[in-house]
This record gives sequence, structure tokens and C-alpha cells, in this order.
Amino acid sequence: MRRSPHALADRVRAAEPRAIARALSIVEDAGDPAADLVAALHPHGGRAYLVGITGAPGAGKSTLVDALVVELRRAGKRVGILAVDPSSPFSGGAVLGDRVRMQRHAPDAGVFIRSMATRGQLGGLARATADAGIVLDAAGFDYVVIETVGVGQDEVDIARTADATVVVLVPGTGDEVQALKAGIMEIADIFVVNKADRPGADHVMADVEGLLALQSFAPGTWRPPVLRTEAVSGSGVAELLDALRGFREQSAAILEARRRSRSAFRVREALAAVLMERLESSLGAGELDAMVEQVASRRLDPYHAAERLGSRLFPPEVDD
Ligand SMILES: Nc1nc2c(ncn2[C@@H]2O[C@H](COP(=O)(O)OP(=O)(O)OP(=O)(O)O)[C@@H](O)[C@H]2O)c(=O)[nH]1
Ligand SMILES: [Mg+2]
Repeated sequence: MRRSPHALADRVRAAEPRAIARALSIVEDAGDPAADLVAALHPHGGRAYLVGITGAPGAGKSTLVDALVVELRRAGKRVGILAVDPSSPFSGGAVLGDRVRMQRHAPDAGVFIRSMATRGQLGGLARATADAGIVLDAAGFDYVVIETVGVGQDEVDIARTADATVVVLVPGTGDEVQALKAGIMEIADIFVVNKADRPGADHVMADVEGLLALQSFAPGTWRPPVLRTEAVSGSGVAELLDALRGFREQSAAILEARRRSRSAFRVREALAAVLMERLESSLGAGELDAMVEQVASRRLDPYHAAERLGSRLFPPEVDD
């Protein structure tokens, strides 16, 4: 028999740090316990503001998050932070670095910090991040900040978990151009040029403004602002928080649409997993492997293999 997730869920909702940590481990491990826990917590969420912070390695994301936490705590807000690293294995150095850097908030009960790294597939990490967001939301954090390293498709997927996405660029590395090419332009609600104390910040800002100028924004719709910050000194971070608040206030329709498309994605993803599980359990031992072997040896193509296996779940209707 499965253990009831309700006792743990109650403790998460009471914002007990140990319960939150345990809940996050459960969602990272996935499977039935994760599904049960999410089921218990999901009705109690929907209040947190999920903010994604993404950008190239070393752009200053963690330093920026740290400075943002200072501002948010000043405003009396509770903050949960997920530092997600798709590129490093579980015990990666960058993850450890995140922990150390934000350590000064550790004794603050209004702040909860968790690192998450790849355990298996990247798709799994996006799912785990989304579920971790549900946990922190249910624990009553006003802001859930999701830091993701990198500028590729995997990071874009993880960033889609958020209500608002901040793209962090830095002067003088050439990374900014790469970031914009990788399609990150489309996911940015706010651009931040960090390390503005370094030469070239104006240049990056002008580049981004130039790209924005090529797009048309209907009157009354959100146009991503391009901000400059010095995360180490905290300069510009209050303005970043203002922009985040402004986005939330002025873009209610966008946020609602995102929540819906996120829900649609989650349902489809969960459905695919359920169907796959059913299929695998209805197949005889080694049957799937045998089919794969036929494809590998070119006796069968992948589409017909899928059709044959799928017909186990949904036998073709027979007309008589
Ligand atoms: N000069 C300057 N350095 C900064 C600024 N912000 C961050 N840094 C430095 O940049 C380095 C990387 O900062 P992090 O906050 O770890 O960057 P990150 O983007 O979180 O890095 P990863 O998580 O490893 O991708 C650190 O040495 C910071 O002190 C800034 O505004 N100006
Ligand atoms: Mg970091």
C-alpha cells in the first residue's frame, strides 16, 4: 500500500523546511510517490509568482538572484529558489557554487534554496522543476525563482515553467549574440545586461534594443524592457523587481494564457507517461526489445513498430 502523502503535504503547507526538502526529493525521484504528493499539493497552489532567470554560464544569475532576494525580503516577501543545472551531473561544481553563494540567506526562514541537476533525462528535469514549483507554491512562497544555466532548447523548456522569464546577458563575451540566436529572444519578458560595470554594456543594450525594434508591439502589450544591473553591488536590482511587478500587473492575460498552455502540456505529458507505462506492462517480457531489435536490423521501420505496439492498447475496431 502506498503511504498517504497527506501528512507530508500538510507539513509542506505549514512551510516546514524539512518537509519541503523531503517533498522536493520525492518529486525529483518521480514515479507514483511524486504523483501522489503533487496531487495533494496542486489544489493549494496558484498564488506564487514563478520567475525564471536564464542566461549563459557565469552571467551572474546566482548573484542577481541573491540580490533580488535581498529586495524581496525587504518587501516582506518569502522566496523559494530552484537552481537548475541541465548541464552538470548531480554533484556538479556549479550546483555546489550556487549553494555556497546564496548561503547567507540560509538562516532566513523566509528563503528556501534548492539545487536541481540532471538525474537521467533532460525532459525529466523540466518535469521535476515544474513539480518542484508546485511544492514551493503550496508552501506559500510569494516568489519562486528558477535559475537555469545555459541558452539552449532544454533551458528554454525549463524557462517555460515560469510566469515571467528574465534573460541575463553580459558584455564582451560574444555569448549575448549566441543567446539571441538560440531563440531565447522569444522567451524573454525582461532583458538584463548584468556586469554593467564592465565595458561594452551599452553595446549589448543597443544590440538588444535593435532586435526589439524589429518586432512590432501592439499598443498596450508588454514590450520587454532592457535593464542594466551590477549584481555584485545590487545596482539596478530594485528596477528589475519593479519590472517584474509591472509585468505581472500589466500582463494578466499573458500570464493566464501561459498557465493554461502549461497545464495542457503537463496533462499531455502525464497522459503519454501513463499510456507508455500501460503499454510496457501489457507487453510480454522482452517483446519491446524484440521489436527494437527488428528496427535496428532494418526488418521493420519505427513507425510500423509503434503502430503494432500501440494496437495493443487500442485494438483496431472490427467492422462486421
Ligand atoms: N564585475 C561583475 N562581476 C559580477 C557581476 N555579477 C556577478 N559577477 C561575478 O560573476 C561571476 C559569476 O557569477 P554567478 O552569479 O555565479 O553567475 P551564474 O550565472 O549564476 O553562474 P552559473 O550558475 O555557474 O552559470 C562571479 O564571480 C560573480 O561575482 C557584476 O555585476 N559585475
Ligand atoms: Mg548560478
